[in-house]
Amino acid sequence: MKNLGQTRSSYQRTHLLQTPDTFVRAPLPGMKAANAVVHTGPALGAGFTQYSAEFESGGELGPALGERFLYVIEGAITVRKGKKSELLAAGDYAHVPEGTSHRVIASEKSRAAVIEKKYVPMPEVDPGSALFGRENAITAVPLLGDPDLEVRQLLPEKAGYDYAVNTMLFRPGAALSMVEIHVMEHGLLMLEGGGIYRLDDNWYSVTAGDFIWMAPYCPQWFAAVGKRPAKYLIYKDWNRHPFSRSATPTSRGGNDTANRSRTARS
Ligand code: UGY
Ligand code: MN
Repeated sequence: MKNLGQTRSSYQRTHLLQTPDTFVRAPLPGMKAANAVVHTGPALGAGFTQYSAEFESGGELGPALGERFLYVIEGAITVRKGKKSELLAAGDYAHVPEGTSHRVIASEKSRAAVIEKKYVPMPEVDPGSALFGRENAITAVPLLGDPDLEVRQLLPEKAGYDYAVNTMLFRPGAALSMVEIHVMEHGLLMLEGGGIYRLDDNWYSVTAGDFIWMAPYCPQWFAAVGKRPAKYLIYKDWNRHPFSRSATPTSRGGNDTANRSRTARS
């Protein structure tokens, strides 16, 4: 028996802290030689789905429900789209627009963060095209002028992309300069180091491997603790008017009450 019923994980109305000791693995439809740890999705009231995909060599994802973002944490993963294929290593990422036929195949034992959501169309705006990138190639921008807090924005800030995924690196002792409260929700995966995360009226110790979901308006603040930097990958809905609430993968696309979650934004 491990931990005698104790865990740092915590499930609250406005947030979830999910630590690796509580992860449950199961394949999603279409996955081959791979498992998913589903961190958040419509079941939590989220407007997006985020899971960790753990692949054996040759393992493969199933089809995406909506647009898909993939960030490789370890290993080597190929994204095949038509005749083109792109090999992604740790720190590389891809955006695949909704409805784009593609395959995601690991060429060795690998792990990736996967985000999927229904694209929220906007009049006169074409959906952003497929994109492959390398986190290292993105210029870091200091958050609100703090040189100890580096933000790398992985997707272009164009209206065709209705979400943002950034990495945020906090040097030891660096902290968000304010408690944020905002309409966007977050999916956050701790990649390195650790610290203290304030979520709503709770303060949690967090470390690499932890996942956090924050509902819209969840008060949030982080400070890095320890002698090495803390880094996380963070998703937020972006570039859309608050009225255009994204449909969840399980919804039928409407704003009907049955599909309205307790954390709905509209
Ligand atoms: O982009 C953000 O909202 C980010 N600063 N939030 C966070 O780190 N919790
Ligand atoms: Mn935030």
